Parts: sequence; C-alpha cells; structure tokens
Amino acid sequence: MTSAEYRCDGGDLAVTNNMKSDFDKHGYIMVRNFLGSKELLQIKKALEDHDTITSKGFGVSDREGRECKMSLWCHPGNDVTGMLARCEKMVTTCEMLLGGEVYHYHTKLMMKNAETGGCHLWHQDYGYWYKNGCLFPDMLTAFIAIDRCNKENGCLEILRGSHKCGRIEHLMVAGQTGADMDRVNGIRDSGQCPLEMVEMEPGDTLFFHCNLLHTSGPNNSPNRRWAFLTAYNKATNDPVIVHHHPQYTPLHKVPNSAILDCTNFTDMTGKDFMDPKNDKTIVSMDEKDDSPQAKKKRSSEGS
Ligand SMILES: O=C(O)CCC(=O)C(=O)O
Repeated sequence: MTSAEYRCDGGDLAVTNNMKSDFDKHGYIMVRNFLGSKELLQIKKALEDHDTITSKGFGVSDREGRECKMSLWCHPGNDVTGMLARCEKMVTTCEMLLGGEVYHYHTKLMMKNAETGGCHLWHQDYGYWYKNGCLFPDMLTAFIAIDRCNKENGCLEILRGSHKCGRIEHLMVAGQTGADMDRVNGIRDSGQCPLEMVEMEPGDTLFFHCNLLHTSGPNNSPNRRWAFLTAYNKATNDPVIVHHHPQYTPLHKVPNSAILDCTNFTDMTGKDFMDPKNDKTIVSMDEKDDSPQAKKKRSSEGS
C-alpha cells in the first residue's frame, strides 16, 4: 500500500488532520504498529490462552461452503479486549475520523484458520448496517491484525476511494450478505478505485469507512489469519431500529496503558455475545439450510 500510511511508536498515537484528510479521500488509513509487541501479546493471551471468546464462535459459509468463523460481541466490557476497544488511541482516532463522539457498535474476532478459512464476499459494512436502521454512513471499522495477513492467507482487499460511490445494493449469498457484483465490477473496471491488497504485520491496524468496498480471499496457506475488528458508530447516528447491535451507549475511554495494566482475561461480564440466530444479515453454518429460520432469512433478503 502506498498511501495513507502512518506509524505508532511507543504505545501512544498522535492523531493528525492529515489522517482525517486521507480517510476522507481514500476511505481508510493504515496505522502500522498500532499495537506494540507487548500490547499484542496481552491481546493474544486473552484470545489464545483462554477459550472464553473463541468458544462463542460460529461459522458463516462462503460460496464454496468454506467456513469463516467469528465471535462477535456488542459491548466492550472490562477485560483486556475491552481495554483495546476503549483505549484512548483507538477511540480518539475514530472520533477524529468520523468528526465527533463515537460509541462501540461491536467487536468481532475473525478466525480464518489455516487451510480451511473461507473468503468474505465483496461488501460494504454499511450494506449490513443500513438494514439495522443506521441512517447515516457515519461508521467505521478498525481491522487489527493479530496474525500476519498476506495474499497467501487471505488478507483484506479494498477498492481505494470506493466509499465515495455511496451505498451499493447488497443481497444474501450463501451465509453472507454481499454487494451487487455488477456494480463492484463497474467500480473496479473504471480504474478510479484501484484494488489494494492490504498486507499487514501483527499489530498493524486499518481504520476504514463503512462504505469502503472490501473482500478477502480463502486461506489455503498453512498459516492462521486471525483479525480483531472493532466497529464504531457516531453518537449522533443512533439507529432507528432496535436490533442485535447496540443503540447509542456512552463509551468510557481508558488510557492506552490500560491494555497492559489490565489483569482480567476471563470475566466477560456485559459483553453480550451475539447469537447468530438474531442477525438477519447472516446465516450461520449451524442453522441448517432447511431450517425455518434460514429459509425465512433468505426469503426476507430476496434470495
Ligand atoms: O476478516 C476479513 O477478511 C473481512 C471481515 C469483514 O469484512 C467483515 O467482517 O465485515
């Protein structure tokens, strides 16, 4: 990637006007080393040494029937992963990029496992969130690499600047909601929104606009590709539909040092893990294809 690159050294991050103008222009900024090595170890300890988060995972099928596994929760909570979602450098960056107070919309651990991990269809996050009653695209995601993400293990791919195309129609394909591919191909082929393969080292973080088109390929490599995705909504954009993600909920920021100081790796009180049966924009692999729920979801999405 050649544009919108920043670097975080020594734990803290200076949020600048250039970040905001790059975000507005390209639809993303990349912050290399957003998590330093000790912070990353702390997060990995929460995700790998305990199964409190991974045990809540469910599989979502791609077109080939391969599995994208994820755990998703609504509120940050008070454990180490909550400190990451609430820390100063994360929240202040999101506030700067969206231009005002933000709240936590959800966090996901995306587990694209070695050899078996499925792909994510081309989509905009707002393709999902629009259906949840969020009226404005004043939302973003921070994609934090837990493992190295590269072409071999299915790194994120984006169409630079595509957030300016506005919201694109989304339809349900297999277990996921995907963008209208005629439109995606038109945007890509126009040459105005170049394809970027977002290769990342562990700890690097991509902050991207909810209308930025993105996808990721399967993981056919022997290397795991886990990523931690925190999503934020602007406080003024309180969803008009009560749904499976939170309405405006004030976010309590913590200093960056809280990531390392936190000793809670297992108490997940208040996080409110998602049951995929409550989300009408995905169908989990556990919901058998012929279940009434899966059928109902598909018919409500017109597929
Ligand atoms: O993990 C990935 O590769 C992409 C995930 C994603 O786009 C999403 O969860 O919306």
